[in-house]
Amino acid sequence: MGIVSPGFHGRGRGTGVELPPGQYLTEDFPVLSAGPTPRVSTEQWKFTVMTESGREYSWDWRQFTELPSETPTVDIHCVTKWSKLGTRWEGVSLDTLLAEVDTAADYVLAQSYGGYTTNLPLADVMDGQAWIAYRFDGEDLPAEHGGPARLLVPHLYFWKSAKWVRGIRLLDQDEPGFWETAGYHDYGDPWREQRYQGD
Ligand SMILES: Nc1nc2c(c(=O)[nH]1)N[C@H]1C(S)=C(S)[C@@H](COP(=O)(O)O)O[C@H]1N2
Ligand SMILES: [Mo]
Repeated sequence: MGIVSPGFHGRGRGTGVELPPGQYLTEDFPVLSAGPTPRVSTEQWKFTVMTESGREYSWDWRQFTELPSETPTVDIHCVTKWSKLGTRWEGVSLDTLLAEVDTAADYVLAQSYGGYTTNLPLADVMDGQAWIAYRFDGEDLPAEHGGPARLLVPHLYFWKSAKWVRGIRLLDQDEPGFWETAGYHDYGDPWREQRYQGD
């Protein structure tokens, strides 16, 4: 058994939990949106994977929610420095969505209803690292947190977890998204404190 020393650098206060550098713990769930909350009904909702050769694979809400889902419990880290531990989600793994997709791409650009985008290496959304989540804490995902469904990529800063996601584009070349174009880090690893370009 380790000894928990309160105030030890890099640890959440009194929890014995290690946080990424510069982060603090929060119990509530802040809402961070760059614009208005798009209201997308599940009747209108569609998720599309477009490959580098222009081939499209789409799921409507019913097809999507009939896919096998997973219930990850994960820690999330916002670049504005809050971290929330043990968040409980339900969603479809990107492994499931990409299983039948024919691609040799290296990058992903996630695209949201409302126009938000964010880029990631394809490898970072594979192998159990990313989900299209539609439930949070046992409830349907509220619109302000990205419902009907959002990308969830907990090992990167939370801006990579695109809310109101409508699809992903698979790309041969990396293409910066909304915040990455505005000077945020291309990759965004919270453990390496990659907040801004050049970090
Ligand atoms: N479509 C969209 N997705 C988004 C954002 C946004 O403004 N629009 N903000 C990002 C940022 S900076 C963060 S920290 C998280 C916030 O998610 P939350 O509002 O559920 O806490 O969503 C990310 N995904
Ligand atoms: Mo954020």
